[in-house]
Amino acid sequence: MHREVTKIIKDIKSLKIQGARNVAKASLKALIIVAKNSKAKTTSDFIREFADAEDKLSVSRPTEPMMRNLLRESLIFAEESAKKKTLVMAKKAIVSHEKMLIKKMESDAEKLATYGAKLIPDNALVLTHCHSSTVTRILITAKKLKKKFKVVSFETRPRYQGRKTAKELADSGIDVTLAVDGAMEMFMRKADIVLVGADSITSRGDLINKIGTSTLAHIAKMNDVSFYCAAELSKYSPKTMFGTREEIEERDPKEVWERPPKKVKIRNPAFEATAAKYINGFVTEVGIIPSQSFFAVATEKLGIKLYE
Ligand code: RUB
Repeated sequence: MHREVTKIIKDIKSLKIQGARNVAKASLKALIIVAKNSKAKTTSDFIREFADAEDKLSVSRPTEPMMRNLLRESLIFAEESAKKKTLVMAKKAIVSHEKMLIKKMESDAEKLATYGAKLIPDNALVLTHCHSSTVTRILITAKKLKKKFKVVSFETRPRYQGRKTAKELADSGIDVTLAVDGAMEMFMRKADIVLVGADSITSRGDLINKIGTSTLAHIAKMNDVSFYCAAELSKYSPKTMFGTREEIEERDPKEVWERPPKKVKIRNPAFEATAAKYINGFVTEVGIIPSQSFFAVATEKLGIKLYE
């Protein structure tokens, strides 16, 4: 495998590249590297190499359907191109296809940010968790629209992605405070809206996002605060259509405590499910939709056939 592809996989696993969109985008870039640098002499050898990279990227983080969906679409396109074209032409077509997918991700994110910015009430206190590039883009767009609001970003143990959110927002001139995860309830009492990202959305409209998200949603409900999730439709997880649960990534316990005493057990689940009933709506590239509609809109827009 090309060393740059190996590096991308390593960076995804280590969270140097984190967040569902960034992970998906990096995996598409990896496929471009494969197509541009392959030394395969025949289309079948090339497809084998491409499929191998697709396979290794797909499992680099287990809870990432956006990456899986886009990689699968790319492999299908590559296989079709290889059937119809010469090796040189197929590789060219694949590179253009991957670039088109990256461009579409960008334009979808832009549309989504415009819808999301409308949700932020003037003079609001917004709570967020972890680092979601989709959420930060919404907040930066709202700021550009001259909305006045403050943000509290929870630090998100054990990897502190909340710090990344806080820095990004502060760099964009947004009034932001970083707080420990345990302070969620305290800040909720004064909050107007909670906005989080998503790694995966199931057929029931449940949201899989960073551990701590469900606690935030429950506290929001208790305090009558709106809870929204910002996610492109491609975060829908098709395997949940047949009742398969989205796998929850369990990370290295050392992230929690590097040298714990011998008898202390450590658990480090990276994500958790938040039930659809706690979610006021999903902010998507086609507008703001209730959690119960996400399945219908996503399967229609993504052209996912039911019962297949
Ligand atoms: C990141 C996380 C983010 C979603 C959405 O977890 O839970 O909320 O991935 O991000 P990790 P985005 O840091 O473990 O990857 O909106 O950028 O897709």
